Formats: sequence, C-alpha cells, structure tokens
Amino acid sequence: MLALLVSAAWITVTHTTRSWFEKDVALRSELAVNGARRALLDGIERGDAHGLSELLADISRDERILAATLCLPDLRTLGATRDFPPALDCAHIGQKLHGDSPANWQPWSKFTELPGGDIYVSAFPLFRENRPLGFIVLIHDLSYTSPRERSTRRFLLIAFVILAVLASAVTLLGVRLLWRRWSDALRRMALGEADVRRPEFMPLLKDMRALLDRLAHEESSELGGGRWSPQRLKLTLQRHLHGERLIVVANREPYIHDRLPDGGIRVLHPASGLVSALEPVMRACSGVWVAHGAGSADRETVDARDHVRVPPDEESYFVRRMWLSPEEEKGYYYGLANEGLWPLCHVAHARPIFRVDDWQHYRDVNQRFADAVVQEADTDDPVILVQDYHFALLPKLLRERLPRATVITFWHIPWPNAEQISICPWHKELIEGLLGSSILGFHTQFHCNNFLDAADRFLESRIDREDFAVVQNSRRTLIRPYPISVEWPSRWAKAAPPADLARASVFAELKLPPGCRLGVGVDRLDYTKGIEERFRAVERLLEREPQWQGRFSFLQIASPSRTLIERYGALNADVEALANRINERFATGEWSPILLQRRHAEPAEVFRLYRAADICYVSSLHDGMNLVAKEFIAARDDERGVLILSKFTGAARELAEALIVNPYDTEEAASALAAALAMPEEEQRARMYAMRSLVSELNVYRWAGRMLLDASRLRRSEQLAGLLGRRDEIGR
Ligand code: ADQ
Repeated sequence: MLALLVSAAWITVTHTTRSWFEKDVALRSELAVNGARRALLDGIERGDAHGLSELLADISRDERILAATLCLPDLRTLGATRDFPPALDCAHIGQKLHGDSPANWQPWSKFTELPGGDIYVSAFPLFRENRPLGFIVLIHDLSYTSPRERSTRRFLLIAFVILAVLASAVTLLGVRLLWRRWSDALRRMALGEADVRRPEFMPLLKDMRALLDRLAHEESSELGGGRWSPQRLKLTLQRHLHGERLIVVANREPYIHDRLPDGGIRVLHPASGLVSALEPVMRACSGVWVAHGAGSADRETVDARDHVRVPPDEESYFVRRMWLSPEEEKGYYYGLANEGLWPLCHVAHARPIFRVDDWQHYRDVNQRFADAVVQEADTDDPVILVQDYHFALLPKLLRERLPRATVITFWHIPWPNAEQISICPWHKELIEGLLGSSILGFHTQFHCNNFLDAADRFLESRIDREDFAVVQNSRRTLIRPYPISVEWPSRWAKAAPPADLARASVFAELKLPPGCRLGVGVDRLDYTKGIEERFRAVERLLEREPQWQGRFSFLQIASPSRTLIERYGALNADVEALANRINERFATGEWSPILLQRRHAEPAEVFRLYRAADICYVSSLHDGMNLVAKEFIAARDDERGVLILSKFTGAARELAEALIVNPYDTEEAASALAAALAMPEEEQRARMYAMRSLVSELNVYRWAGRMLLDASRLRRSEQLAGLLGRRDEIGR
C-alpha cells in the first residue's frame, strides 16, 4: 500500500516539475522572439540573409537557446545558426505548425529527451498584417532542469511523507477520541444511566442483554462458567432441581447381559445413539434407568426389584428392567414404534404401517412403564427424562399420576411436518401424550417448529410463539431445541491406542497393504443410514479415479438391527448383494474395495477404527443428529482424518468444517471421497481442530445441563404461580 502511495506521489511530482520547466522555457522563447520580431520581419521583407543570420546568432546567445533557424512560407531555409541540427529542417518543422496554409499557422513546441541531455524545440509563425512571412525555430537547452527536477522531487517527497505522517497521527487521535466517547456512552447506557440514550446503540444493547441473560441463565456463577463437565451437571441437578437422582425412561438399556455359549455372561453396550449420549449423563447424575430387559441373561442378573447396578466396574446408578412378552415387543417395539413411527418421521421412502393391535400394545406398554416410574419415584416431584418415540404417551400418563413431576421428554428422531404426522391414525393422541411434558426437546429448531404447527393444527391449544410453548388445559409445555452430543473428553478415546498403533493393528487385521487408505462407516443396519448410497459412491470413485483401485478400502461395520421387520431383512440382503457386486467388479488378489462386517462392535473397538481411518463417511438419508460423526471427531486427538457428512443429518448444521454432501448425489459423494483422499495434512488439521473445539464445548453434559436448567426455571415459575394462586395458566 505504502509502495503504491509513494509511486503515485513520485509520478505526480515528476509530472508537475516537468510542466513547470516547460512553461518557463516557453515564456522565455516567446519573449526572445517578440523582442526580435520587428527586425526579423524587416529582414525577411528585405531578403537580408546576412543581417538575419546575425540576428539569429544574437538570439542564440541566450545561455538557454542552443540554436535557431528562420524559414520561409515555402519551407526553404533563409538563415540558421551554425550548429542547428539538419534533422530539424524547415520542411520537418513546417508540418508541425498545422493549418492548411501558412496563413493559419499556430505556434508549436515539443519536449524531447536526447542522450546528451533534454531539449525543447519551439516554432513561432511571423506575420505582418496577417501575411505569413515565415517562422522561426528555437532549440532550448533543458539539461539544467534534471538536477533541479531531482532536488524539487526530493523536497516534495519529504514534504509529502511528513504530511502523511501528520495526517495519520491526527486521524488516529481523532478516532481514539471518538472511540473513547462512543464506548463511554455505550458503557453508561449499558449501566442504565438515564442521561444517555442514543438510538443507534439500541440494537447492540438488545443483543448484549440477550447474551448476558443467556449466559447468566446458562452459567450461573456458583456453578462456574466455561465447559460443561460431569461435575457441573451433577451440581446443576442438586442445586437447581434439589434432586439427588434422575429417572430415565428409554426402551433400550445401557448394559445388556448376554449369555455366552460356554455358559458365561458378557456385558454389551448396545449400538444406539440414545444410549451413547445418555449413559455418561447417568453416570454423572446417578439415579435409575428404566428400560426393556432384552438380554438373554438379563433376568438372571437383577435383584428382587428387577434392579441391577451399572456400570459393571463403577456401579454409579441402577437399571430397572421391564419384561415384555413377545406379543408386547412385537406390537409396541417392532410394530408401532419401528414399522409405524420410525418411517413416518424419516424421509427415507419407507411406507409406515399402522395396525390397531400394535397401537393397543403401544398404549399398554406405555402404561406399564408409567407404573414402573411411579414406583421408582421417591418424591412427589421427581425429575424424569423420557426418551424417544417409543414413549409418546408416557408424559401424559406420568402427569396424571405425578402432577408435580418435572418431565423432560427428548425426541431423538426428526419430527415431520403436520401433514406427514397426520398420516398416523393416532397423531392427536401422540401429540397430546407428549404435551404432558414440562419440556419437549428436539435436535433442531426446525423440528420444534414442525411440532408447534402440528399442535396448533390438531389440538385445542394456545401456541405461545414468542416463548416457543404450547399451553393446553392450564399447562405449559416448552418446546426447545437441544442438539445432542457426545461426552467430552470421551472415555473411549482416552482408552484407545494412539493413531499410529491403531492404524497398524487395524491394517494387520484387515490385511491391507501398507500404502492403502481406509474409509470407515459405523451404523446400525438401517435404511435411513444410506449404506447403499455410500457403497455406490465408493464404486463411482473407483470408476472415475482408477488410481485408487488397490489403494483404497471402505470398512463398513453394520450392526444388525430390528431384524424381525421385513424391510430390515430386505435391506440386509440388498447391502450384502451390492457389496459383493462391487467387490467382484474391482477386487484383485487380497484387496477388496468394500469390507462389509455385519456385526456389533464394542465402543473400544469402534474408537480404534475411527483412529485408524483416513475418512469417516456418514451418509444418512435423514437423521435427527447422528452421533457417529461426533464420535469420529472425539476420537481424532491427532487432528487427522476427514469427515464426510450427509446434509440431511442434524449434525451437518453444526459441523460446517466437514465435507457436506447430498448422499443421493453419487457424483458429489464420489468427488468428496476423492477430495478427502487428496486433502493435505494441514487442511485436515485445520478442519479437525475447528470441529473438535466445537464438539468439546457443545458436549453431551451441556445438552443435559441446558434441559435441566430450563426445567428448574419452569419449576420455579410454576411454584410461584401456585403460591400466587393463579389457576388460569401455570407458566413462566
Ligand atoms: P441412532 O439412529 O442409533 O440414534 P447415531 O446417532 O448415529 O444413530 O448413533 C449410533 C450409535 O451406535 C453410535 O454411538 C455408534 O458408535 C453406535 N454404533 C453404530 N453402529 C454400531 C456397530 N455396528 N457396533 C457398535 N456400535 C455401533 C438416534 C437417532 C440419531 C441421534 C441419536 C441420539 O437416529 O439421529 O443422533 O439417536 O439422539
């Protein structure tokens, strides 16, 4: 910038000084000619060549005039000083005077740079009573101007620099003064000093206050600000909800006891996003988790009250197991929940099926879980966390039995638009059931809005759009977005081997050649996860960029899920057939492009795989959040690896540094795979660093903590409303 300014100043100064000198010379020559004009005209009329030559010699005696010549209208030379250059003869200069005839001649001049020094040539027509008698040409010495120009330029430049410095200093001073006055006024206005009111500050002040409110609310000083941790979550529960224990209700249990063929028992962590997220919260808070006991050794491991202490090595909370008959499980779990509600809520082109029998079982099982929760509650105002689409009716049932309970319900999957939800014959009952909650949470604001629209359309209720709440039968339910996340730091990441060791062991197990690159996918085998689309992207990559054949494999760990449902059976067969077809097309020797393992993997192994991989591809066709994406980030403490993420996941709204793709667009997904494989280490590091910073802040303790804080606020307002005897609306 400075160089640009100096060059501009230099050009301006050179141009100005040059034009000064030219003007000066032009004036001098005009004076010289005017002084000798009459004598010149007389001499020409007389044809006195000798006298004219003497006159020219007189004129060129001036120290700045080098030579002179006198020309006639027919461009012949009448006289010239001795050293007048022949190149500038009368014919040549005559052309420059313009005019179609000598009567129209105009004075002419030109600056010329020559190796020996600069000269200035000027020509003046000589008229007597409008009659052209000839013209005189003078050659001026301008070599004296160069040193003068140089010193003038230097002087002007120095002046310019001094001026620039002075101007900057004055501007800086002015800005500082203005800033001080501005910030002082803003500070005084923020402190509420009555004499300061400037309208331009109002939007800023509003934002500041909103932020302060949020911070004050979210990070009350006694709990300490900053990152949410298990300790902070536990303190929040104790101080704000006076609760020592939480009651969680979820279909899936966090630990499954499984009978082994040799008669022994092993403990499994189920492949479930809900469990992965909620289990660390329960370890932090303690309490009881009410769930379906689905393991083959579950009954043998509970006490008389169907309780078992978990986690096996820590025993910080209880699981209360519920026993379902095969008919109940078929109707409530496989039927209504997974053949009805799951496809209803996901845009994945599977037709939902609703059967009256399934609905009856769903209602019965919800009622049985409500009974169990009431048994588990040791106060009349417990804090209950109801999880997911298996228990849409439970909040209302609990509200009837425990009116003072704080019921926080979280819906882990998308909530569709009103038209779509109305496909379910019992959509009103579902919405009404959920409105028994104090707070109903979704991953995104979009799903909250869909729920508000549905409540507005199908129920007698009042929608408070400012506070995002539904008011029905004198009860307020807050509808809020709480994007779910993973624990941070992750205990599985802590326990996993460092990246190079993880890579070496995984490569050895998979028999991958050393230079090979590895992509990984970890999912329940579910049609919403886009596993077929993922394989097709790998196939397209190998077609388009054959250099990756033999050098890139994609490992898919797919845990069989909901296998009794026909649609899942078909998916299982389709995924396998597709993997086989692609492998038959490209596999050579020991190398295969798709490594499909249909099995459950324990979290320790899943995290080792994340660390070993170059790429993790999450290609869900629709997903409330998707925790695999966040787990991959939590695992990569080496800040390497590339996450490719479907834009149809809730996670894509937060993880902008992932390569975001439309999984249906095979070309785009193949390009993302190619870009990930070619991505330089520095870029991987920058992206991973940004995503790790975000997920570490927005961790699962924050997810739970924000819900608990909102619940405590609501509870206080309800208590206050009760004290004031307001019966019209229990609310804020
Ligand atoms: P899910 O549909 O189960 O969760 P997701 O969020 O991806 O999906 O979580 C899957 C969990 O299971 C992860 O913890 C993963 O490690 C584990 N997992 C997957 N496959 C596995 C395998 N083969 N072996 C072992 N573990 C495996 C639902 C919603 C999501 C939402 C979560 C949480 O569908 O959108 O993110 O709940 O709210």
